[in-house]
Amino acid sequence: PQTIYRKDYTPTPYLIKHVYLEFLLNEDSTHVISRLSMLPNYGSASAPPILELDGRKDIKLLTVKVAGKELQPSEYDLTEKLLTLSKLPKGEFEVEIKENTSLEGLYKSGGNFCTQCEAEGFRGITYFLDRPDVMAKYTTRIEADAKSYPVLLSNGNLLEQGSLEGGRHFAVWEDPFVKPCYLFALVAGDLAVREDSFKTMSGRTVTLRIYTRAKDIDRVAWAMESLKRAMKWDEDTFGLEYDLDLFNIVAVDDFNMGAMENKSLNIFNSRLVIASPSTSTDMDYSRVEGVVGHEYFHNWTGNRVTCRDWFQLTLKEGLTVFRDQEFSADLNSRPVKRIEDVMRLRTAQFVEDAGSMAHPIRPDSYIKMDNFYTLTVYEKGAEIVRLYQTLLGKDGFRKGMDLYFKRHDGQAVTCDDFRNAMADANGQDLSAFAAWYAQAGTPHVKIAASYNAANRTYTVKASQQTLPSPGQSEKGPVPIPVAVGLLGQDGTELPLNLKGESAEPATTKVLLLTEKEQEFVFTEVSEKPVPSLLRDFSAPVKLEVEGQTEDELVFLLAHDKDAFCRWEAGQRLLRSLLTSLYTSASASKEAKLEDRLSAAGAVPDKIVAAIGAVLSDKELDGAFVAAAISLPAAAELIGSIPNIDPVLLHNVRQYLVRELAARLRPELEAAIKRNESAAGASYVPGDSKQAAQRAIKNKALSYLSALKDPQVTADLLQRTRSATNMTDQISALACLVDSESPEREIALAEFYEQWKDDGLVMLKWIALQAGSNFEGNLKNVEKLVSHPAFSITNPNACYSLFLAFLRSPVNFHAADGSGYTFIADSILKVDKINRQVASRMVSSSAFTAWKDYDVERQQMMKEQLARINAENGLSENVFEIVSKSLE
Ligand code: HT7
Ligand code: ZN
Repeated sequence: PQTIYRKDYTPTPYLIKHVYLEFLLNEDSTHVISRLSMLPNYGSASAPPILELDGRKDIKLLTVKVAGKELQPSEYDLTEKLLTLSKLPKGEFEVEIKENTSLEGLYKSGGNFCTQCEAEGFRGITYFLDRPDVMAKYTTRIEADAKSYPVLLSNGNLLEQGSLEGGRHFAVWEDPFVKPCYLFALVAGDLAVREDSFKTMSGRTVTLRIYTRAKDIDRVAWAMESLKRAMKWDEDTFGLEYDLDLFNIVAVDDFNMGAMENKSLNIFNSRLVIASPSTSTDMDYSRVEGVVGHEYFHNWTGNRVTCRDWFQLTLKEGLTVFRDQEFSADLNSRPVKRIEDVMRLRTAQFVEDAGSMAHPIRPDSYIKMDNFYTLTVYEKGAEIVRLYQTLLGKDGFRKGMDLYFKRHDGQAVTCDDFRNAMADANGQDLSAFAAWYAQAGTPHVKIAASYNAANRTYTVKASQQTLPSPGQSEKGPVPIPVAVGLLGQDGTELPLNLKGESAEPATTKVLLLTEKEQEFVFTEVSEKPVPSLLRDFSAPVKLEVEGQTEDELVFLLAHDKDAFCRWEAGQRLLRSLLTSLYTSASASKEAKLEDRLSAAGAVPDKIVAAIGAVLSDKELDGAFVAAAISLPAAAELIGSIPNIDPVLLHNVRQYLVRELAARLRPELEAAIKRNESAAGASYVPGDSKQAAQRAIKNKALSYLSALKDPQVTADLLQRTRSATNMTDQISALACLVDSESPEREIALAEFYEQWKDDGLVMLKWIALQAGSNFEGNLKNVEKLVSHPAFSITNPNACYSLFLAFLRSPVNFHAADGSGYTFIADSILKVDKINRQVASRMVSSSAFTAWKDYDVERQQMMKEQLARINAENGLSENVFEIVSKSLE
């Protein structure tokens, strides 16, 4: 396979002014006519260079015309991947291509034709300059059978439609904005529609349409509401108005990712459009809101201003994730949204950043671009965008955004252009931030602070280090803003004066770390403070605070004004407790875990009381409480304890859950009672108070379920039956699936009977069982693969089953290696059907981080990687990840 390097970028020798596409859709093949108005972009070179159009072997080329003259096959060069034209006219000319196309770029989902062109799918539809810096205007004519495909959609405005002979019909769409071909879309099918409208800030009325299968159309109200909120938010926050009179969303069942931002014709995975209280959880509702927002926001960040080349992907994705995070934060609880985003970053992106696929947010090379739609490019990319806002303030950030659009509207640009707009709009030198785009790995920041009572100064010493990652042995410092507050002994915030800085005192100051080691001095500090560090998670780093005591963390958990730091204090307490429990459990030879741990003195009362106090604090936001009493995910500890035994870690974590449940039982029961009323009330989508009540109640129930008390188990079964919404129903079911009990079997069977006709709910049923942690569950998972509710050709079903299984430490990491064999077999099977889904299975697995595990597991994982690597006909997608993991 060929590796593509960022350093090899060269401008395109030709541009395309206008694209005319005609699709004649038939059941067995699609006839495509493409007319490209070519523009020279080679400057004053004497002879026109060759024109290389990207394609795929499945396209059956019929004819090629250049400037009206049909070429003989001897006059062009055709390989599996390229159509090369030479002896071209000087100046502008037209290329016309007729062909029969494959299903590669134009595929069928549930009987409907549909496209997915990002990143390089357009070349599967027709020969083209398939690169994002070739931006053109498109006119698209679609012709199909009127009965089977009554709806014909493409980008832009509908110019014309009508009937044709033989029961066929046509539609012509015209997109007045230039766009790269990855934003092209076509949909033809039998779809129901819901229509609404939005009045823009300049008074234009935009028609909004959501298309689904007929049986789902009554469940799109929330997606529509989210779309309108997103349109309004972008106007209010960034002054960005929608630019066409029509915005379409189409939901499809077979989609590899969440959604796609094609210009004015977003295509969505149906699980991110369809929502109803009885079938969707609170989490599903917030995902729909976030993703609808995300795709809509791309209209400006991605579509109007796009990427010069695919290495710049974070330019549009990091920025758009940042925008969707801010959108959700403004509409819901800002602190809880921030905590959720940080949890996701730590449990998944930090792991990626430490594994064999570690790459900078702007990668230097790839084999398959599809493999680089990663948490690093998206989530860490969003954190880097957030750094600008943290440093420049909201107003400064807005100025930067305004300048970015002013300079680059209609262009394909780079991450440097974005940074320069931020810098120039604010008169600042941000060149040091280039390091964040170039270096992989999570920086480790160490802070040591001391108080000098005589001088009333508080000195903060900070150092940073980023560990080597594949291909990058030497790393320099990156600019790291550390937001700091200082709390007095009574919990109040002290006014901060920073030595050498003329700004007014404030209760939070941002210290900018630019060197390997630095010192900052706060003056006029009236008492020895407790520091609140990295407020609001001001940078994507791992922070170690030297000498921070358990008492200080308990104090911060009770008093910190910064919600993130308050939550983080609890997490730090629990992380270090889990680490010490794990260490004693692995050192001791006692057979029973309970005996091993209690002998070690186990769980201090201080920590139990601190968690109990948060749980019982009625003034706190319930969603915050639910997050604050949750134990850190096991994934957060992997990598920090060398050669970890993941099953032992899981058992230790479960031990801690049981201890907390047993010792806080009265508080947990009281919290359930207090928050029960939301279950009776009718479900109001987007009502964060109700959702918070459900979150705390269900978290408390999950603690109690760990006690395996027959009364609790019976209550949970009852709850699966009487729940009035999916959040409560699935939470109760989740509490039952981790242990073998008659209630588990009854609840699963009843749930299946109730929901077997709803594919989206069945995904939840599959995921719960596949991720179950009771020993020996692999045999059930194997049975699930042949269950009628599962289909290996459906990406969602694969994610629900295989990705959920990967998250079960007990069964995926089973000591006999059976989980590893099952996943490797499944990857090989899926790779023959859908290479993008298969590569996602590898990259989500611990196989890419095998070095973190104990020696026996390392060996078994490597064996499976080698077995996958040796497979005949392995896709380049899977090959890239597997081979890098074996390096
Ligand atoms: N921009 C979209 C990316 C996407 C994609 C990439 C590769 C293969 C399939 C895909 N489907 C969608 C999604 C987004 O970030 O908005
Ligand atoms: Zn995106």
